[in-house]
Amino acid sequence: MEWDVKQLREKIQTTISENHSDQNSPISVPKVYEAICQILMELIEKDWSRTNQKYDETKPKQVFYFSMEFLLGRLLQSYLLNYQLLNTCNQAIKELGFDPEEIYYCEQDPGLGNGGLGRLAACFLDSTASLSYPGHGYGIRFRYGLFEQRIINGYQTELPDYWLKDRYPWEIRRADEAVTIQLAGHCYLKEREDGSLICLYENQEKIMAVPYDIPIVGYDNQTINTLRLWSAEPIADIEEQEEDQYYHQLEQEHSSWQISGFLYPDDSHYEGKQLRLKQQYFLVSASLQDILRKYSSISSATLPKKLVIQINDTHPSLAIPELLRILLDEKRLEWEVAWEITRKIFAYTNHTLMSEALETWPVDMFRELLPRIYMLIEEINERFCQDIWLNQPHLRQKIPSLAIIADHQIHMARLAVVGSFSVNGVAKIHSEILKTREMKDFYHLYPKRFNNKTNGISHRRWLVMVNPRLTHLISDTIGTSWVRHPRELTHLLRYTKDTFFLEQLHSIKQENKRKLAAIIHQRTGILVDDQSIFDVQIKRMHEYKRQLLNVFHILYLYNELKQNPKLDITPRTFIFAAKAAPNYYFAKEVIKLIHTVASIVNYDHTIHGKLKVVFLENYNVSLAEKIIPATDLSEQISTAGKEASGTGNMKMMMNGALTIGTLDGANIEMKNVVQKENMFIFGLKADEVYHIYQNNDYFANEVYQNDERLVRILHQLRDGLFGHQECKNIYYHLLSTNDPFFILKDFSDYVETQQLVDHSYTEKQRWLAKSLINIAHSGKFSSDQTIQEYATGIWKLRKG
Ligand code: 26W
Repeated sequence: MEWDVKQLREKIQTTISENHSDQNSPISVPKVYEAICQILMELIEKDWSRTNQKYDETKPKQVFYFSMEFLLGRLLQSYLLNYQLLNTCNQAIKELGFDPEEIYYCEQDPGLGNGGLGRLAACFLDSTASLSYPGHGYGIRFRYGLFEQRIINGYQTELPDYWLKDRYPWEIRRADEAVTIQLAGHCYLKEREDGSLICLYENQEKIMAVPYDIPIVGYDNQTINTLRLWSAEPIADIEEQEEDQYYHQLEQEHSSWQISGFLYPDDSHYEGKQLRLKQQYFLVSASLQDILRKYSSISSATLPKKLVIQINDTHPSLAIPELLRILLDEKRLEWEVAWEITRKIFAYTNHTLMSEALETWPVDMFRELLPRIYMLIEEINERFCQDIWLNQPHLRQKIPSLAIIADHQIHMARLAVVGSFSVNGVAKIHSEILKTREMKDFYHLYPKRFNNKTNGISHRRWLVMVNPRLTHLISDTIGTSWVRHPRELTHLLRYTKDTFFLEQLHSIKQENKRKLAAIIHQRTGILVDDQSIFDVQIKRMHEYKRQLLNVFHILYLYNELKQNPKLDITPRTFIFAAKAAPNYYFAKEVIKLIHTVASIVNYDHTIHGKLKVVFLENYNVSLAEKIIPATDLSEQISTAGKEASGTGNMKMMMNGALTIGTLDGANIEMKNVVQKENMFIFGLKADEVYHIYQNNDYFANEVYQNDERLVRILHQLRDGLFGHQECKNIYYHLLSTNDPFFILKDFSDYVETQQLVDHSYTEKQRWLAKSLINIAHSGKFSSDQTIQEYATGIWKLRKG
């Protein structure tokens, strides 16, 4: 956009005076924010309709990304960046006498996701638009996003996240494009005159799905794609209701609003709640109606040439039987034809290896809510099992573990594999484990369907936007073309011995650390030393992610220091941020434990401030943006074989952090590019973990009894850590479950590797060179790369 600072500043000023008739009232932060949003939205709307018009005219093949979660983060700054207006706008805001950050923070951060899966969806939209691909997201406009976390006395409490309390400036309600969703009731098949069957429904619950569109602005390419989020509303009933219908009507209204009421706060854990099933059906039914309306002029048979639907985990996998239903019941196609079309349209991404996260629905609940969809799944299942019986006799005895309906449950991952043409994992190891273990038999049935697409992150948001000084240093050094082609970051490898460059890298990190230290002080009252190692673990709280291992390391260091206050260790600040699912009791206890340890360590003067422990509450995208640029050490310490990919690992690497991690998820691919001497790898490997599970030969008790450091820590917990009785549970839980995530087993290796970190950090030049090598190779993990691979490997899209 061709605005200079002066022009933009004047535009902001005139917009404010047009908006506020009272010329005497002073210009304020909210007024400036409102004006900038308005100016930008006007700009966007023009390009948006141009993009849509182009798609209408040229009719390219398009991708639709179905996801229950889109964790967008604040959008204003990233819109400005993609319009190449960020610096201009910052300057204009300053000239008006304000701090840009204050203005940008007026925006609510919509928390419409739990964690990695939701944030990935947001990065994918950014990259799809930035690469000029025709692709759009479909999701739900939850009125309440992921809960707001408050820590009270060390315990997590949850508050509702009503992110819509002020007008959200980036959405446009399109009431004229609302569709009707039908649920429950009864259905039966009736024969028509021509002998074909028709499905008739009675007493169905009807809900209106109203779309709200959010523009997805591509980077400097005039491409604006769409994220369409559905809001559930009661159907406006014009006819007067009979009095006895009144309460029924109220009840229906209430249940309609509920559907897009709140996002389930579960991550990597499945709960078979009826409302969630309703949400899933609501999303796919509305989105498919919308898509088919757009493609109403082409024949059903050509649909797979014109569109592809990527389903983000199994949550939107009901789209498969729903599309089949439409093709059969409404378009009146034959089963074989309808099934063939359906299968050519869907591609499924798996995001988890945690068996407790795999969705299965109880048949009874499912049939009551979605009677027709149930019939169709039965038929899909019948045909699938029959096919195995007839054509794959060697797999006959495997049918119970392959069948879509088994043990009175509907297995959604199996439905997703059977009903799609592509199944992908999100990192090499993850995709391998799917093929060789979790979905082994399916892989034998459909070897060509399985593929890998390693995750990525938007380098525009996670480097250019959040770390402007590093961005300048890079651009001053290798030019700016890396912003479009992030692989060119490898040109930085020439500077690993350039002390002047490394000094600047250091000074940027220090400044980011000072800024974070100020935030920490402001929010928690804790003073941290910006010369200390900022050791960071930020992610959902989960046993497999092993925040507890990190805590054990802190307790170990503390015990050492207590024994020998003169011990020469590099000062460290341990920074945590994590939300626990509200009903995940153990995860909440670990949050409490971190606070307990902090309360002991931070105020013990005998250790001379060498250790500090900080827990920042309410982890979300905006907080991540503050922590990541200030991180020295990135903790990626999941039990090997459990973390599908991880994406926080990539964000921190891109900002120059070194990683301490297990050979899990994308850590492995990070190690392959940076080489092992530029990372700190420790712990069991995935095949060792599987081996132990198989042989049942792990005895947690033995491991800890033989390690006096662990004896000490565990007994401290057992005895109620320095008077904190609530810590006892952690001791009992860990030992009574035989430490299923191998915290005790990996402890020793972890501590030794942390000693290496400690030493490396003191060798400043070498540390900085390693940091630079990490940044230089991080382009491989740009979501531009990932989307390029989806577009050519799965979607078969051409750039618009
Ligand atoms: C139904 C309950 C539920 C909700 C969310 C089950 C499972 C999930 C997600 C699949 C959990 C998730 O976010 N998985 C993460 O996906 C990221 C993006 O691919 C990966 O980087 C993480 O490793 C993976 O844990």
